[in-house]
Amino acid sequence: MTLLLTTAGESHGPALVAIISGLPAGLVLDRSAIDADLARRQAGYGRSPRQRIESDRVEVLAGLRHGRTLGTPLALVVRNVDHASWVWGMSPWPPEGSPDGKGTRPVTVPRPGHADLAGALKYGLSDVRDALERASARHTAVAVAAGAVAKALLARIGVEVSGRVLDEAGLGRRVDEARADRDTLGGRVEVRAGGVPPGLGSYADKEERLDARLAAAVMGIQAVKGVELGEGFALAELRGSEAHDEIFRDAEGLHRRTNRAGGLEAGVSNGEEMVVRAAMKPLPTLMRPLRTVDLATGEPAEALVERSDVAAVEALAVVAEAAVAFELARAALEKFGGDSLGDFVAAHEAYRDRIDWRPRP
Ligand code: EPS
Repeated sequence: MTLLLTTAGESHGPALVAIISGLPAGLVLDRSAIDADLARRQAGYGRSPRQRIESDRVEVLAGLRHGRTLGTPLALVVRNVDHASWVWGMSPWPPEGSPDGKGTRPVTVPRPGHADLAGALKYGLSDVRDALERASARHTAVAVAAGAVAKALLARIGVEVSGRVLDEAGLGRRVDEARADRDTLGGRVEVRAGGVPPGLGSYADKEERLDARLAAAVMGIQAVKGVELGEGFALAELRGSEAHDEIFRDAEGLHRRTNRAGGLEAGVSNGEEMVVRAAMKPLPTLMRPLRTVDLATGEPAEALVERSDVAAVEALAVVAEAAVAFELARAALEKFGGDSLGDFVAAHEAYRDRIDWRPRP
């Protein structure tokens, strides 16, 4: 069975929901580890005042008993505390009583760089809020909860995934300067996965190529405009003799001394550390708004100004980590199978015993 993630939830709606299907039975989950990742995603310099309202915590509605997965769909919920201010504006049913709180007036001034205009045109919307609520990066919260579940599974076969911000020096100062100018920032992050065995993914079809799947998983995160694997774009500048990771063997097995490929050759993991980098564009909600057109009048206007983040690159590091972890867990379950955790772990061990490969110390 394939590991699948389905999410639902609007930024200011009642809650965010994730259903993970295809998990083996018997995986022990630690609630505090999931909540710790949710807290990491909320931290970071330059986040919106929204983060002082929310204190994200995971609730489990199904698929878990006494802390162990049942092998049935796992249903996760993260509530939006801020929904209390949007009860009328984001009511799932036709709201009762007179308009009250936030989100009561239609948004007609799309922000360049956000989903607003494309969403309004695509779905024929007169209120851009119907697009922006789901397009918001708020629902990455529940994707991070799903990533924490994936990391728990990967840990059982010795795989560890971690994300960090690149070019972190001076980030605080750059955020302060951007905020003072009522502007926003992007940035770059890197996710590394250690302990990945060779042989995850396949070169057979592009749907199975792990490099393509990781790139799609990370590109699918809000505001990401570029993804690179290993030395990525820099490899284009090198000769073949400088670019590839030569193969050696000693008494303990086959190994490499370099890792320019970032742990992936031909869409298959090669046993080296996996390296995935992503570039995030500057966030599109500006306190000094860009030019746009009012969709209600057709006249020039200023784009929507709404409470927002100045930068969220530190959050992206956690979200990208979750995305990579989920895709690696999916690839590991394809390779090792097993509807119970013991079968999955045993299949991994048998494979490791079979192959002539020395993991890098
Ligand atoms: C977002 C706009 C902001 C961000 C939000 C993403 O929301 P708000 O307008 O409610 O302050 O804070 O991200 C989150 C709420 C979050 O938890 O990450 C957007 O437009 O994408």
